[in-house]
Amino acid sequence: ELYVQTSRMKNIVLFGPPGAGKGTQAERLKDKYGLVHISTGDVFRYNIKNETELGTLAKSYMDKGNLVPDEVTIKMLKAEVEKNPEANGFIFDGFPRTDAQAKALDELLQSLDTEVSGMVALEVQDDVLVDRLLERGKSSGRLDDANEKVIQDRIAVYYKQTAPLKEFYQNQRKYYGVDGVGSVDEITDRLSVEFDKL
Ligand code: B4P
Repeated sequence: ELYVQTSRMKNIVLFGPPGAGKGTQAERLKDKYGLVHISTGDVFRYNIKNETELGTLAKSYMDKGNLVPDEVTIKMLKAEVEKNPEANGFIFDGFPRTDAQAKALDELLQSLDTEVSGMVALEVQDDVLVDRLLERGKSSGRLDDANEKVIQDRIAVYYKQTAPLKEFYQNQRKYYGVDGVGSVDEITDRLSVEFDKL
């Protein structure tokens, strides 16, 4: 039987709680695998810095540790993907974070004749997350890293709205969990094992 490959693209959802190291690792893996890195958090922060309408809206949610509304986030993500028509694939960092976003991503990739290759998740326990984010908060100027209450709220939002996506991808046999505690190099190696398979 002839096997028809639907797409040559590799589209990886890099998943994990706030502070798990998604941004840190995506920056390293994008060059190694020749993928376009889209961080929804970075795009929002860029818009905040440049005082755009999107930035003003996003800031009001982010500073409190809440998610930016799906409608806004999905529209922004689509625009970022469309900026890269020649991409060999994407690392989605910080997206999807809700059911609606996961469905929108499937539809978007389908329209490009491709799909999510896999969700690779950084697994890190809460006390380590809090320590890392408080540490970053000393120098990042990020209001959402500045106090423990907001950090705890972000982690709570993660468990309520985002963590259930694990099951969404597990049901499609697309979930790959990786231990996210260790040195940055060690974790890049662990993630690479999974990226190589996809
Ligand atoms: P994000 O920008 O996605 O931020 P994050 O979850 O805090 O970070 P990440 O996991 O990337 O951690 P990092 O590598 O930086 O989101 C911020 C906000 O934007 C959200 O709260 C929300 O409001 C909004 N938003 C974004 N996407 C959205 C969406 N799809 N829908 C709705 N709203 C959305 O690492 C953290 C720290 O740990 C760094 O200081 C790093 O140096 C350190 N670190 C990393 N790896 C380490 C290691 N191995 N050992 C020790 N420290 C390490």
